[in-house]
Amino acid sequence: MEPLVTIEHEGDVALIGLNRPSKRNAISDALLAELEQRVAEAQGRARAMVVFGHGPCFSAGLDLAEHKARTAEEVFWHSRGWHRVFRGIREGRVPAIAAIHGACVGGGLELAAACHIRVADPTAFFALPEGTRGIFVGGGASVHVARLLGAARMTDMMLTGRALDATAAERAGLVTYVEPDAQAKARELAAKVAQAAPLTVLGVLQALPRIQDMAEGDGLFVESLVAALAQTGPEAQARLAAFLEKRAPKAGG
Ligand code: 1HE
Repeated sequence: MEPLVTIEHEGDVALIGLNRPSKRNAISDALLAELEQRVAEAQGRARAMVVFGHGPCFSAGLDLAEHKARTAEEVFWHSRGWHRVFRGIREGRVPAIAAIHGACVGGGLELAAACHIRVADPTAFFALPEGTRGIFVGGGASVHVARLLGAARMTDMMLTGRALDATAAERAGLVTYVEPDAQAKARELAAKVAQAAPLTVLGVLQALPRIQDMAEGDGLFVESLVAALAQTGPEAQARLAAFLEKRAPKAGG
């Protein structure tokens, strides 16, 4: 049987593909379980990962055919399961880059929001149809999409069904690249990200999001601790020496 989530390894980069194109990569329980396994595999072996959708779009979100059969208690635990799987990406060891084309809606947008960098192509569009379907977000959007877009834009999308195209999403800060070929760009970025020093990655993935939740003084204190950790390691010494000896590229190069 075809896997619901594919994985390929390209050097240090894992390519993770949602593979249910006939249902627009709608996230069923089985797909979510495979995603969790593939992500765990990538965490153990890669230094960056690209998450993309096979077929016409990134993801149509929650599998609505499965959803209609759940009790309130089941929906609660189902939502907690999504949080766990997406936390595995967001708080994992390996930076994740979402390559987005076509629909990226509902739970698909929540998956993209769990990644650390988002690249869209011009066909991409973003929506939270939960509002119009009479349900609510459950895969982390009220925290993480609201943080990316601002609660005001998320409120608008939820209440009116408004979709953002790639340009609007970039303007709103939801994606940071719009490129003709999102997957090619995401792979190029992943190859760069895979070269980042491990302690820098640790600081960006583990400390930065937590610092956003802290009071100013606590955040600055943790920043100093992470700086002390990163700047005293052998990797930093080697990279700083390379710059001073003119062996490293200049900033922005
Ligand atoms: C699906 C799903 C789905 C498509 N669950 N089966 N998400 C939504 O409300 C989005 C619902 N989907 C759509 O609005 C559209 O399908 C798309 C804009 C994403 C794509 O349109 P299109 O014209 O390319 O495809 P289609 O013809 O609408 O769908 C193709 C097939 O995929 C069709 O099945 P078929 O057997 O009739 O061929 C659709 O039924 C099926 N399909 N989307 C199940 N979502 C943790 S809480 C998260 C809460 C949410 O994510 S709510 C948002 C749910």
